[in-house]
Amino acid sequence: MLPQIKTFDEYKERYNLSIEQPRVFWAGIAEHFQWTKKWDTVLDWNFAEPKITWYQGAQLNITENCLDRHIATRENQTAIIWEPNDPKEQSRSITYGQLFISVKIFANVLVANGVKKGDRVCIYLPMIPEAAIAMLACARIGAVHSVIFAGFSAQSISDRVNDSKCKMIITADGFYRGEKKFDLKRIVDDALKSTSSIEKCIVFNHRNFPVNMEAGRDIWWHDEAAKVSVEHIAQAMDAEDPLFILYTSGSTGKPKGVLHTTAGYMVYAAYTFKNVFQYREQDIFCCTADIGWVTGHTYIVYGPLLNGATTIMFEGVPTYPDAGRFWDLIDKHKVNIFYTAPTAIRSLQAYGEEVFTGKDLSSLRVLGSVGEPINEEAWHWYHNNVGKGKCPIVDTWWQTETGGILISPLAGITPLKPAFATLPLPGVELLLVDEKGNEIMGNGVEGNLCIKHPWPGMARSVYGDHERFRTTYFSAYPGLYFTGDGCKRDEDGYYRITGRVDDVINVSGHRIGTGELEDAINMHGEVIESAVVAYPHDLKGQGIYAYVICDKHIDNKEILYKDIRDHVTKVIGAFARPDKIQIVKGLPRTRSGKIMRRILRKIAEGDTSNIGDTSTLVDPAVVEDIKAGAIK
Ligand code: 6R9
Repeated sequence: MLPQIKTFDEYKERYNLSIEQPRVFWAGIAEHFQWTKKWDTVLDWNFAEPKITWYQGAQLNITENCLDRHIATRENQTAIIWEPNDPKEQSRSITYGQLFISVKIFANVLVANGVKKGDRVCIYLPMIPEAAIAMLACARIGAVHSVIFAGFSAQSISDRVNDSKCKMIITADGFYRGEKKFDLKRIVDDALKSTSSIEKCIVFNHRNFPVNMEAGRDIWWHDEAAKVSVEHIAQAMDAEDPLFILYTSGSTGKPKGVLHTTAGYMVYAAYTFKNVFQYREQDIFCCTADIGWVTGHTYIVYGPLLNGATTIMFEGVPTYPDAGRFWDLIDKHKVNIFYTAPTAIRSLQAYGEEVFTGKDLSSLRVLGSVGEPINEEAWHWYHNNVGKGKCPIVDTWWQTETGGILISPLAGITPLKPAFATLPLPGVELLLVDEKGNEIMGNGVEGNLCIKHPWPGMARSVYGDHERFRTTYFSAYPGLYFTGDGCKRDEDGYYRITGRVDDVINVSGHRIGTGELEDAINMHGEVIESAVVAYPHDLKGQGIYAYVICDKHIDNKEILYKDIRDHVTKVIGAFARPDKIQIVKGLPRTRSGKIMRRILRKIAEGDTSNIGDTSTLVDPAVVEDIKAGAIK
């Protein structure tokens, strides 16, 4: 059993050991896994190339650690509880024994359809157990999964498939999220018109929606599963063999394929799950993220299964059929640990307290928050109404690139402070730097958050572009990993993340690069230039404000705005639709797009100095409007 910190003193003692002797510390944790072959070197690294290897020389398969080793003791224990979108539909319970068989079968399906170790496989599925089965089956044969959130558009899929040259895509006919219908297979058909690497498309029949099946390319999950054996021996992987790619937005260019490898990710996912949430045997764990984001990877699939836990996959939304859905779910499945996002909490807050009537939440012991800063008001609401004042809230700060949680209280152990992610986990050496890269010492300070030393779960590269990995994370402050976040350290040495300091907007916990969004908007026929900035949004944390320049007079702005939003939905996905759009008139056409964006951002930030006389540059009404609506 993995070690679990039990007291605050023990946390301090373990933390100190992890910083003074990281190799001793992480070798000790790694002892608790099943290895085909043990490592020769615990850690080898430099942040200049950067090159980071953990457990070099070791061989293992992560699914043996998630499944095979549990079978002797947990064959009949539930591994996954599936809660459907429609509460009238039956939920599903899948035992470790059943999950093990399903993964072995699907691993054989992948092999029978030409997937080999190292091949990339795209997964575009709803929140159904088959999504976890597909991920695990890939890991079992050594294929690299690239999961794409089922809210992304056809173009986003083809961009990602082309970038990592996926050989196969796994999808479903479609699904409902709330009342909204998603025709996944139709979207995939569209995406595959502009890809050339996909040889096979496996379709899981989830809702019996009519679909088009292209002969020679498209095959049904159930047909293939019926043809293969139920036996499968896991492929032994090298510690640093790739496990998955997950695309995420940055401040420049197209989304990048963040690459995670096998052994370090496994050790870190399992250790943080057990310690942050203070997981106990038999706990029912519920994380409401989607498997299309890193939170779903680490804390719905890998972290819980590595610990032999019971994990819930919820297909729906918090407000369907009504705003009591989360609380019904907790009551129905007797959830002990509940992990969600501030956006969801804020949106439910608006419905008042009546939605709790008659719902028994007494099974809850630990609450969690992730994805964006949680404001104090939402923190207290969550603490009082959901946790009834008794459950610690773990405000967990981390990123796609970090693989697992880096800053968080340990539930019930670390003294809490509302809206603070509190303290670093063992192995995580933080520092704050000023613009010049000088370390800011002491407490009661604020700066850019960096990390000094590698931790096992960190990303190793950007798929196909190691130089981009270096420039994005290791070049702003040489020798350090730069997170892109601003952060305060208070008088007690507690950390509070203040938000992104780069051009990334965090909308409901989803990262959207302003450059990427501007490129998408500029592709619209009526738009010649655009600039996107964030503004504070009551529910989403940040909203998207798009300023556009058109080259002709627009009679009906509302029609154009809707059209731009629909266009963004098509290019990126519905979650990236601008909340507000404003046509900007009066900017001289000679200015380049880049300069114009800078001017618009400055005005949006309320800074009209150094851009000349704004009244001659921009319609003064627009300046006022921008100032009123937007922030940094
Ligand atoms: C796990 C995840 C990462 C960005 C990160 C930061 C923000 C995440 C947070 C938080 C404040 C927290 N973020 N957790 N900000 N408090 N507890 O969300 O990964 O989608 O890559 O986003 O999200 O800005 O840099 P990802």
